[in-house]
Order: sequence, then structure tokens, then C-alpha cells
Amino acid sequence: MLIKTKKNHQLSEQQVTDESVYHSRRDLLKKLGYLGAGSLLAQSVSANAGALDFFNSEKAVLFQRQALKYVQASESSQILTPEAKVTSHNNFYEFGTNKGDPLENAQEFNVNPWQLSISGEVDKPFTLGYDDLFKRFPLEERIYRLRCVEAWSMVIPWVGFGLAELIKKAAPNSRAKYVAFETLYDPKQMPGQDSRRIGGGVEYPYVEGLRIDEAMNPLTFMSVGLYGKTLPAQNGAPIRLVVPWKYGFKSIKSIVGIKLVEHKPPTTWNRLADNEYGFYANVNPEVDHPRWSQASERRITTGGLFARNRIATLPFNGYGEEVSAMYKGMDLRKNY
Ligand SMILES: Nc1nc2c(c(=O)[nH]1)N[C@H]1C(S)=C(S)[C@@H](COP(=O)(O)O)O[C@H]1N2
Ligand SMILES: [Mo]
Repeated sequence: MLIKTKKNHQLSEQQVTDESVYHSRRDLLKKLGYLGAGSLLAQSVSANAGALDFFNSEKAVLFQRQALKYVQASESSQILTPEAKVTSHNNFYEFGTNKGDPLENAQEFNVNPWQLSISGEVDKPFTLGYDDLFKRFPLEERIYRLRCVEAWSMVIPWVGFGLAELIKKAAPNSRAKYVAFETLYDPKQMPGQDSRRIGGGVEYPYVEGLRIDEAMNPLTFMSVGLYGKTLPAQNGAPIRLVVPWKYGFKSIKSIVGIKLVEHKPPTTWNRLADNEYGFYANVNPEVDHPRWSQASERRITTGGLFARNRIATLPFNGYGEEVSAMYKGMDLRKNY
């Protein structure tokens, strides 16, 4: 699959850094009364050395690389975000709202046994157990850009399979217009679900949704691994969604339910602030977040966590050729 990248990586001095945006997103939660002043002060944003320990432990299972079908080789020319950063700079509010919290708090997260059910407007509902996640569909490696709404981005080699493969198996009926996703709800394991202070006051379980054509798009991916290994807990083990042309919050983690539905399902960030986070959430440099610009982003590569590495944001995160036709005739300013 050919990805066109524009050679238009100009810096713009007046762009806010993603660090201030990060504070700004938390400020909203604070304004809504969800975060105490204490937790705003107690931010730990330094890369955590524990990330490396994780991969030296027995928890991560290596995939046999020969068994993976490699696609999107053109993207491999992009610099991958180092594994240690992919696994230590995370948004997974069930484990805390600081970037280092998921790594620190998710290590005991038990993902086996697991059940993922596919239900709703389908002729053949089914449930996948833990082993099925890795065996029922041929696994591929795909290198995708991940663009967070907070204006930072990474380039990540995922392992997984197309969501379309899974949905086709369930044989959706004609009423299946949307797909609703749900994260595990288990406050005993996910401290943020039990505490507004830790979980940022988000309503749990975390839910997301896609239109059926978006869900069936070949780019839409179910990830069960990264960097050739099973997913670390903090990245959404054992299975998470990856929708590379949308802001990162659409890419829901640790999924237990996929339901084909007739009407547009609620989504977590839209529920929290619908003027800031829409249902579509397509990456769009021309539609700013009400409180910060989306014209550029900080690409996390090597260097310090908030090192200057700003690049221009691309429409649909650079995947317009594959996805823009789905939005023909839609006002993308209104449908943000
Ligand atoms: N269940 C759940 N899924 C989630 C989130 C979350 O807090 N909870 N955060 C989202 C956001 S805002 C982003 S940017 C990505 C981050 O994925 P990563 O930590 O693997 O980079 O996960 C998304 N999926
Ligand atoms: Mo995000």
C-alpha cells in the first residue's frame, strides 16, 4: 500500500507544544472537577526504565516474524518510534492520567483468560477466547502513524489483523450501520475505573464507535502486538483497535465487546466534551481543537520526551488516498 507523504514539514513557531496541550486536556478534567490540584502537580513524564524490564521478562511472547505478512513497506522509511517510548508514553486512563501511569500501574493486569464477543446485528455472533485472538486470523505486521489529539505522534509497528476479517465472520445484517466497541470493565484490575482521581472522571467502561464502512476499511486494524511481541498491558493488551487516520482516542484498548448496531453509538470523549471531541475525529490540520492548534504535531522519535521535533499534520494523518472517499460530500468542519 503506497502512502504519500508530503515534503512539507515546516515548523511554525507559534504552535503550542504538545506538553502544554497535555496540560490543557487535563485542565478540562480539572475544571469539570475530576482531577484534584495535587494530581496536576504530581506529574511524572519521564520515560520509565521499567519499559525495558517488561520485555526482558517472560510476559511478552514473541511472534514468529516469518509467519507475519508484511505490508506497507513504503512506510518503513519513516523513523520508528523507539519501543521504549511506545511502551512508556501512554494514554490509558483506566490506569491513570499521567503518561507514565499505564506502564507503572498495568503490570499486574491479567489478560488471560479473555473473552471478546462479537454480537448485535449479525447472523453469526461469536466469542473469541485468549488463544483465538492470535490464531483465528492470519497475523500481519503494519507500520502506522498514531496521531494523538494532544498533537504528538508516533510511528509504530503493530501486529494484528484487519477488523473487516473479524466482522465478515459474524455476517452482519442490513441493519448493521455502526460498530460499537467496549473496553473491559474491571475496577479491581483497573484502578482508574474505581477512582475519579486516578481515572480522570471518565465514564467507564471506555466506549468507541465507527461507521460500518470505516470499520470495514482495509486500514482498520485489530492489534494484538507491537514490535513483534504480544501487546504490553499499557498499550491495550490483549487486543485493541488501531484506526490510523483518526485521533488516537478512537483506537480503543483492551476490547471485550464489538457490537454491530443500527444507530450511532456513544463514544467516551464525545460524552465528556462534545464540542471538543467528535464522533468522526479524523485527523485534520485545518480544524483546530477549540483550545489548541492541530496544524502540527510533535513526532516522538529519539531524543528527550519533549524534544523539539515538530512536523506538519497531514489530512487524515496522511492516509487520505485510502479513506477520503468515505467522507465525500460531508462537511468535515461540522463532522469533526
Ligand atoms: N480503553 C482506553 N482506550 C484508549 C485510551 C484510554 O484511556 N482508555 N486512550 C486513547 C488515546 S487518547 C490514545 S492517544 C491511544 C494511545 O495508545 P498508546 O498508549 O498505545 O500509544 O489509546 C486510546 N485508547
Ligand atoms: Mo490520544
